[in-house]
Amino acid sequence: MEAFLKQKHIDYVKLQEEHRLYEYWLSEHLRMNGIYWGIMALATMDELAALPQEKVEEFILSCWDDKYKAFGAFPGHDAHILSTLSGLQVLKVYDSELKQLTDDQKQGLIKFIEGLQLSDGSFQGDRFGEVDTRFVYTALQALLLLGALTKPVVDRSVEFIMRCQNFDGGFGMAPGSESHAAQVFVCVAALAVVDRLDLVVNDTKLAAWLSERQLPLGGFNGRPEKLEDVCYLWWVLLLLAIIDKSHWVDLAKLQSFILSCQDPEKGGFSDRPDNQTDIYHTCFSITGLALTGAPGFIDIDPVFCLPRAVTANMTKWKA
Ligand code: GRG
Repeated sequence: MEAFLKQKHIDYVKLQEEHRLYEYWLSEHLRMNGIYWGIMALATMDELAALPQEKVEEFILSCWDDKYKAFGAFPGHDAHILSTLSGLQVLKVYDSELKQLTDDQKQGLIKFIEGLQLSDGSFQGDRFGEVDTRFVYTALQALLLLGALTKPVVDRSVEFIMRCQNFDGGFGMAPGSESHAAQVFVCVAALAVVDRLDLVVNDTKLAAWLSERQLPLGGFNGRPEKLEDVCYLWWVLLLLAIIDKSHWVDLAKLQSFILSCQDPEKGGFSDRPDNQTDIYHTCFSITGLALTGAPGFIDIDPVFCLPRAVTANMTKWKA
C-alpha cells in the first residue's frame, strides 16, 4: 500500500488558499465550502494551525449577507443554506460558542434558516426555491449548531425525509428520486442529528445497498453501474459508521484505493487514480482515511462531519 504523504497534502491545502489563479475566480460560488473542506482536511491531520485562524475567520465574516442575514459563498454573494452551514462549521471548529457572531447575527441566521422550510417539511437552499434533501440536513445541523432546533421543524423534516426513501432502501433528493449515496448520507445523517436513527438502524436493505457500493478496486460508486469516486467513500463509510455496519466492507482495500488517488508530486487527492486533484476530494479522502481507522488522524464525528472534540460538548437534540 502507498504511504500517506502528509506534508504534501498540508502544502496542497495551503496553496489553494494562497494562489489567486483563474480557477480561484471560477470557483467563487464554492469558496465558503472550499474553506470548510480545507479546514477539515487540516484538522483531520491535526494541522489546523497551518492556515491563520484570524484570516480564515475574517474571510467567513466578510461573506455575511446583511440583507438576508446569513452567509453567502463569497463577499457580495447572496446568502445560501450551504455556505451558511460551512461558515458556521468552521467558526465552530475555532470557537465552540460561536463568539465570532453577535446575538443579532445569530437571531438573523435562525430566522433565515427556519424561513426556508416549506409546508411539506422540505427546505429550499435559498429564496430562489431549489428543493433537495441536502438542504434538510444542512438546515438541521446549522440550527443545532446555533442551539435553535425546535420540535415543529424537526417533526416536519423527519416526515419529509422518510418520504424520500425508496424500495431499494436508499434515499433520493426528493420523493420518488433515484437513490444516490450522497443523498442517502444527507437523509440518514439528518435523522441522526435529530435522534431518529431508530427509523433506519435495523434496515438491512439500506445497509446492503450501501455495502454493494464497493467495487473490486476497493473504492465506492454513488449508485449502481457507475464508476468509483473517492468522495463516495466518505458518504458511504460515514453512513455505515452511523448505523454500525463498517465491517460490511473491506476497509484495507478501501484504504489502498484512497492512497492510490493522491498526487505524489503536488499533494492533494483526485476522484480516481491519476485524475486532477481538488480540495473537495482531498478533504473527503483524508477524513475518509481517518474513518477507516488509519493511524495518525484525529477522531471525526460522522454525523456532523466535524472533529469529535468539537461535537463532544455540543448539546444534542433528544427525540
Ligand atoms: C457537512 C460534509 C457536509 C456536507 C453538507 C452539501 C452536503 C451537506 C452534502 C452534499 C451531498 C451531495 C449530494 C454530494 C454530491 C456528490 C456528487 C459528486 C454527486 C455527483 O453525482 P453524479 O450523478 O455522479 O454526477 P455519479 O457518480 O452518480 O455519476
